[in-house]
Amino acid sequence: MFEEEKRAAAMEAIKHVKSGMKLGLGTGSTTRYFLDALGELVKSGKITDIIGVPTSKKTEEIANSYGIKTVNNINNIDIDFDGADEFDPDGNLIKGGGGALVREKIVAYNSKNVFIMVDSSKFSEKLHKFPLPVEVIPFMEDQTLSHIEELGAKCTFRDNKKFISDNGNYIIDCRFDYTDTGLEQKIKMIPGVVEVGIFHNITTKIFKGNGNTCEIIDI
Ligand code: DER
Repeated sequence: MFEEEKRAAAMEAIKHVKSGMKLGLGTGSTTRYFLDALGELVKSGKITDIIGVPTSKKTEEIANSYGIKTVNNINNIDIDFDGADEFDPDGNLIKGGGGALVREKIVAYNSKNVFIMVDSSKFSEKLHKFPLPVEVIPFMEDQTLSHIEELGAKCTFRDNKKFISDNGNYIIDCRFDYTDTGLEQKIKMIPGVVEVGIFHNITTKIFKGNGNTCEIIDI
């Protein structure tokens, strides 16, 4: 339903890519439009000497299929291109619907610019729609889940523990009434938690699809 908006957002964002850039390559269906467009530009030779840092094995596979060079350890990433599951007016994000939040947050944190591509359904005045993904070590995980619930959430293991992240961990989806950004540190304090899908003070630009056009929101 929102495919046209996802595509419009990706096509606007890709205008910022220049030859020789180091790019963060996000995960998810919106970023897939970006990856396919980038791949065609690289294949055609219009864009050269790109180095990509993929945030998931799936993204790495897609990038490599177009001949985009990928690495997993590099400094000074110029721009990180990724999606989000929900965003608010301050550019705070809920991410992790694709299960890639750990590598997505590391790449975003180490990028000079973070460009987020979304369709219009992802906007909320206050983050509350999308259950907060939390990645946890597969050890005493039921206790870790209970400690998160003590903060006021209803939690479930993604796909009943059948979903395993690229890092070999479980994902817990946590339903809070409102996902206040202050929750990030409270959850991260719990032993066993690897990462929390709140991205606070990281976004620099949001490309929000609007029908077949794109609104650019500077954060
Ligand atoms: O996991 C994530 O944060 C991804 O970016 C993803 O969930 C974004 O959603 P999309 O598939 O609608 O682009």
